[in-house]
Amino acid sequence: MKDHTIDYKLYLVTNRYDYSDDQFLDIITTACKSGVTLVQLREKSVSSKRYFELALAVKKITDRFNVPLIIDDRVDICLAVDAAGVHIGDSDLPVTVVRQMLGPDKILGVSVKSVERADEIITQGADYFGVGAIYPTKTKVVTKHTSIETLKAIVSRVNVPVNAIGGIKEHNIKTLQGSGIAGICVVSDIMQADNVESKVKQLLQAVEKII
Ligand code: TZP
Ligand code: MG
Repeated sequence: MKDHTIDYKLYLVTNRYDYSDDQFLDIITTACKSGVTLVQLREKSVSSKRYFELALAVKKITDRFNVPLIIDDRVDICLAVDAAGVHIGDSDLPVTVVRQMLGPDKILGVSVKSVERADEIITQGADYFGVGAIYPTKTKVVTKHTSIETLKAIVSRVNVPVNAIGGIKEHNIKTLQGSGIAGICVVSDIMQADNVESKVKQLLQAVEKII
């Protein structure tokens, strides 16, 4: 059954950088222990076997801390490990198709970069939108800049939670005040933090002040 109590406040989106699997899983463990509310395993160009194995390993951790796990791009991997849901973007399968494949009970997140796109897909079964990149990012991603004005316009038009993504760091969270977001998605500020525990706690404090 779909968990309707998903907390979008601090959504960790992973990146493996040059970490070993143990280092990568340790970061996710610490992040979950320290308070991230949602985790997305985001893998590009790995084999299905490898994606599946990583997803199983990450799910073991997220389950321990009762944090829902979302899988980037891949419905099959989500179903194979019984993750909470899938996140898709413009180059993935259509929203309606993914919703049909997932059934009603899994979470479906969609990347949205414009009001027009939000309007187009709003009735197609997404549970939340990720909007950005709000700020420049060094994380490898095909994206474009989305202004805070566009973010606000999207929030005001849709009735699903909206998260900001892209270059979101402790120091710029306050610029999102009043935008109406449900939370923030963070990759590098957590995955590359010197101290993941204190980073997560500080991000949580900062985001709690503005939502
Ligand atoms: N989608 C839009 S920006 C982005 C994604 C996956 C990357 C965000 O990474 P960071 O390190 O938090 O800027
Ligand atoms: Mg994608």
